[in-house]
Amino acid sequence: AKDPVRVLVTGAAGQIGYALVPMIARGVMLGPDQPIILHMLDIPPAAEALNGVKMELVDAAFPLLKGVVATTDVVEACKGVNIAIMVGGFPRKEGMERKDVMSKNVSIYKSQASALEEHAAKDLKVLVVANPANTNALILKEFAPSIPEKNITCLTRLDHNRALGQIAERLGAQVSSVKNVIIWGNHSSTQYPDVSHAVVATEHGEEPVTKLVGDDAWLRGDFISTVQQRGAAIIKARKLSSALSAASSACDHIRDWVLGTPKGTWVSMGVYSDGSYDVPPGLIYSYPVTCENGNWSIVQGLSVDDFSRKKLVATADELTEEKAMAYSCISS
Ligand code: NAX
Repeated sequence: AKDPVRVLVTGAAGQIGYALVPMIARGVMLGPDQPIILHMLDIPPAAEALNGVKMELVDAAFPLLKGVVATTDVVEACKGVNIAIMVGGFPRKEGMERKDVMSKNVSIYKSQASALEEHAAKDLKVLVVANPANTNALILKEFAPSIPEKNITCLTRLDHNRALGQIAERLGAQVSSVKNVIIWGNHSSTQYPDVSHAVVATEHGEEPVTKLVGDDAWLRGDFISTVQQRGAAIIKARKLSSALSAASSACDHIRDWVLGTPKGTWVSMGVYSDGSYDVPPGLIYSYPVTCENGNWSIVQGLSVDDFSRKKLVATADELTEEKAMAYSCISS
């Protein structure tokens, strides 16, 4: 039998946490033969709720779940973890300035970075979900210099999956037949969902999404804005933000990263930019990536037309601005 993998979920008493921990304990994230020890962190006001989640995990009697650590102590939470899914953060409340929210999250991600650096396992892989996801991941990277930058990522897989879902609905196709959409840039409304290279498996083989949809106005208009605004649409409908889809996409992200992407398929991940596609280096930027042996690499050599170029630049500009804002919070 395999040794258990220790998986940390921060903000585990929240909505996404409640959807995510049972998926992990069932093997959705790391496979049906991988034992798990779950580490769940939240803050003291949520301690009782967190304990309730722990009780439910016990009650669910998951065969793969070999242990549960539920704590409000960051050091205890981070001890020996192999995978960290950072869902906890300070939410933007009505009337709050962006800078004030940024400043709270900078201080959270700074201290959790240090705890992970000091106490996590050497092979630690980090996925940041909490918003502003890209910039929180960047702060975590800055304050955990000994964690290799390739091991720190943020979640844009939900946006990627939303794009697949919209294309499948439009074509009346199975979502599993659609692949190779790309989310470029920030997990925010400036993200660019790009179908220039996406394909659909049909009885005639793989065909381009652009050809099958045959409506550039839709692909360059409503399709993009629907994916960009999907989070707001869910809030309007549910009066709560996306949770089950976010949890499921976080599992997809880690599964593909650890176990590899299928041949000929790429996925979107927020990763540390190296200047690929003329994006400024030193941002956490969502790119198309393939994964093998636990490592991601950016898909190179895709054509980028003028329409796409402008959108890649706009979302990079926003991230550069967020980065500057985050740095000003560190120094102030
Ligand atoms: P909830 O407010 O339900 O849960 C957040 C939890 O984090 C709470 O239990 C809270 O007590 C805890 N928390 C706060 N500060 C903490 C700290 N310092 N250490 C540990 N825990 C802490 O929010 P939920 O709906 O679960 O969303 C969580 C985060 O995911 C939010 O930042 C949200 O904006 C973000 N999202 C990101 C998505 C993505 O695709 N990247 C999509 C879904 C979601 O909107």
